[in-house]
Amino acid sequence: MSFRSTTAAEYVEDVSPGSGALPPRAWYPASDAASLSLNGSWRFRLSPTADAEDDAFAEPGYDAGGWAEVSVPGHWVLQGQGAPIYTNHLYPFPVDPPRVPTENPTGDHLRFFDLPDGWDLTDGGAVLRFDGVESCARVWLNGTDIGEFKGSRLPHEFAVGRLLKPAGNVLAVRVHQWSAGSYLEDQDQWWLPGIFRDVTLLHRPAGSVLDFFVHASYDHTTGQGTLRVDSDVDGRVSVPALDIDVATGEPVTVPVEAWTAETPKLYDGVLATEGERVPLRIGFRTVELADGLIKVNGRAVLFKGVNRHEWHPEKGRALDLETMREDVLLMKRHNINAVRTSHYPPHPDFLDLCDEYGLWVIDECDLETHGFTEQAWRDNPVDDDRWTPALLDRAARMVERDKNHPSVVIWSLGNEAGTGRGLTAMAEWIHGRDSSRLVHYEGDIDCRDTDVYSRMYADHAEVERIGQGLDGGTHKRRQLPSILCEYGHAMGNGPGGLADYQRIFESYDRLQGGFIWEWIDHGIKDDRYEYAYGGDFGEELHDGNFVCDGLVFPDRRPSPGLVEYKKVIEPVGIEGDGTTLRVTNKQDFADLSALAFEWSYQVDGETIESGSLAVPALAPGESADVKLPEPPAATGGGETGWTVRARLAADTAWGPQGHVVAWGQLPVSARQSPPFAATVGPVSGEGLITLGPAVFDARSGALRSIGPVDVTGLRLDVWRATTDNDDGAAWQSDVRYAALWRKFGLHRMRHRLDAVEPAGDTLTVRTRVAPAAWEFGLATVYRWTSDGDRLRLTVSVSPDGDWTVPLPRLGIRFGLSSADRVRWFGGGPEEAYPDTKSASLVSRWESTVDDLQTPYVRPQENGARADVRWAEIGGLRIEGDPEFWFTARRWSTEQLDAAAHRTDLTPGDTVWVNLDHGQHGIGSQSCGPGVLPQYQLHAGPAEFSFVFSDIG
Ligand code: IPT
Repeated sequence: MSFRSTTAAEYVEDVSPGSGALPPRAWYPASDAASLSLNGSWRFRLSPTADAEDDAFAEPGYDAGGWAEVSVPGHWVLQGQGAPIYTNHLYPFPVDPPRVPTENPTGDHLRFFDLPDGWDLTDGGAVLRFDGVESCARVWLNGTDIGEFKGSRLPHEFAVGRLLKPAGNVLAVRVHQWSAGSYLEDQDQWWLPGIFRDVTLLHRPAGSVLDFFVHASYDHTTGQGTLRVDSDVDGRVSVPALDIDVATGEPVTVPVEAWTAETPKLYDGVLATEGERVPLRIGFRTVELADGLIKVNGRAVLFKGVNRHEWHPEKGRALDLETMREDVLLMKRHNINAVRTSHYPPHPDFLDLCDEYGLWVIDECDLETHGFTEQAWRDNPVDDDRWTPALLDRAARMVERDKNHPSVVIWSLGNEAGTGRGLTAMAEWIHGRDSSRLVHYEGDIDCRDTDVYSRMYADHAEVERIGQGLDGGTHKRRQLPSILCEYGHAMGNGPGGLADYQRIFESYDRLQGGFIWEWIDHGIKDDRYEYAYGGDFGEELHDGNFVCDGLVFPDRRPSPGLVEYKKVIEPVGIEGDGTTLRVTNKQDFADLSALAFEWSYQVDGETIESGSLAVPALAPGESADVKLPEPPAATGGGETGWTVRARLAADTAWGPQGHVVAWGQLPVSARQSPPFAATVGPVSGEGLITLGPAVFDARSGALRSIGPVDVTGLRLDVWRATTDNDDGAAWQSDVRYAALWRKFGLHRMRHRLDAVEPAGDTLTVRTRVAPAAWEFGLATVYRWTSDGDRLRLTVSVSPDGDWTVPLPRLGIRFGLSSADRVRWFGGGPEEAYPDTKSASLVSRWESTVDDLQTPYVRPQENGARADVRWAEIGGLRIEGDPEFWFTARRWSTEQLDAAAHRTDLTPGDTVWVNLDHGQHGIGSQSCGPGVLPQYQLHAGPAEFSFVFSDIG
């Protein structure tokens, strides 16, 4: 070990990975050797530059009495010291590698500790381990400089045995926000300096374990597993359940149950050296590239994945075990089977959870240089030999730390770092060190260094071409399988089009699935805004709410996007018509024996009978036709159909018995239009027209009331508060509709009254709806009739002029003065839009108006319920002909559109109701492709009706 005494802060801008640290090695959570967690409250002093303070604070006896305190693990900027910064890919400092700004927030940390009783200072040594510090740290123990390091989300260990005392030890750590390492850590996330992962002192008794590599393969042709544990320190390996007791380095082959993400069988073992016993959790599995496919244990896998950043709304990237477990459980319960650890190795405990519960992992190195794209990748560190040692250090720290996890099946070199020799060097080193896994890097378009052709945000058509092998590319690439390492940008409302991707993935072997961008919104809990995003801390450069693009909200509540994804990636297909039911096991390894199937039969959305359904324990990939029972005798001529559900037959590690894994609906008899016959006609009175239960303004033709229910502002509506996906990303070359919608004034349509015609049994109101400045418009006619009790409205819309954009929505809106509960028969329970409606289950539903809202961090269009036959709200019952999209909220669309945070929305006295004949799809254009043609709402002649009745 080398001790250094650098006085100036030169190391901060040095491209080297650091000095003084021990070689990387396998990480394990526990052993029988003593250890001492140094997590907790530390003394803390923030200074504005890297060398504003000298290193006197590291000397024993220094008086830090006046210092603040911070929690370790933690980020000081989330503990009232300084502020976080969010940029997507722009470096928040001048790009002049490896130089960093003089203004370099630097946190001095102090921790005093005694060794626990029984810690034997005469036996062996000790190691001080940092699991994650952003971005550069220099460390002193008891006044001795022991080294410095970079590589924020990677472990660093220092040999400190001879510096330790039984009591009164002083650990001093100086952490710099910016360093040369920051150039390699330009991920799309908050810049959050601090000691954000555990700090641990590990006793290393004489003869204790150093590094070890568990090789546990599975031969699917024989059902045998082969175990060999290579260890730097000789010892023995035992696995009692397999009767294994062998020397390290010695292979042993026995019959085993294989590990897969669907069947995560782990065997408990022990690695025992002279000085230490380390518990092992061994999963036998073999990953290979065969027949142009990624195969595990001889079978191709289909990744149904997510990209996971580490995030907690109060603690940032300092996650505790329970939060990590919550992520894994939520993923498993939503049918997700794979995680890409975007864009750095996660806390090691997370990988233990992936081993235990079963998730395929792409473990990604802590490397991104995205900001260099602004200068056409000039001076990119990954193509500059001076930086290669730092890159290799990062690759080694990831691989050595994580190599014993069966869940890790692919190593990823990093993200968005362009191309260059440094990446090639990393790939070569990884292939040489671990031939049992594949190597991934999306930027390697020719697959020179990689084993899988990876794309991000490719549109459906391109993905299909890749599936068909018609995408061209180098000879090597054409032999390789393909994944989407990112797709389905889950920013705000959406992503749309997932079902369409899944159909394509399932149609071509070469396509082995994808990973949604991303798991969680990185909103920061904030008294001002509920959740803060980029710009809320006064950053000079920022990317706004682009940091809130997850399938779960910052508090981990599932968003509708996650519910949709769960449905789209169901492991069981349940399809058919009213007489036949076809069940398909879409898993890669497990049969269906863990599931119990049930049927229920609905009349007008109400279940009248249900029972269990015998389904054979189909092998992976198999389908069977299953006989449904005789339909129960129908009562009246209502709409009928089956709902079939597959539930967990018993409690599992991740879900309770009864948890619904998959479902399908099979209509039997279709809905009839609500019968209606006009029997009364409009009667003109003083300034008013009466029609059955309704009263209108005679001059404007505006509806005023239906029975006792006051109705305000009923008129055609085409506007929605644009979603992040409507707005689209600035760099998208495709048409971005939100900007055009605003240009063409769809948010400021004017309603010209042409005629109010009470005649015969109909009150006809003729209008033209059009924006200032433009010649196009929508001729809109409202035709009102009544059967004495009920009121029917038929809206006819005829566009005129040159309509070059789709409509955001097409329907009517109106205000009700009091409304709270809503009941409806239609799709639910969550919101849905044309291309996000797989999970919309047709049934009877109930909610409050408040609960209909989806709390997107940046407010935007949300909360529509699809395929609504009828809805009841505020004393009115509304029947649609045909079905409609139903939305209700305590603020107007304009208020929703203007809000930047949820705290900008204050409920008014009016509940605004939208009944839509059409909605434009959602798409994924906040980073990916827009709305597929079949989900676009084009202006065209349309007619739709609603029947209103007062239900008192
Ligand atoms: C892609 C990045 O890999 C990811 O980190 C994130 O920024 C995502 O986009 C958008 O949220 S890069 C994309 C701009 C091609």
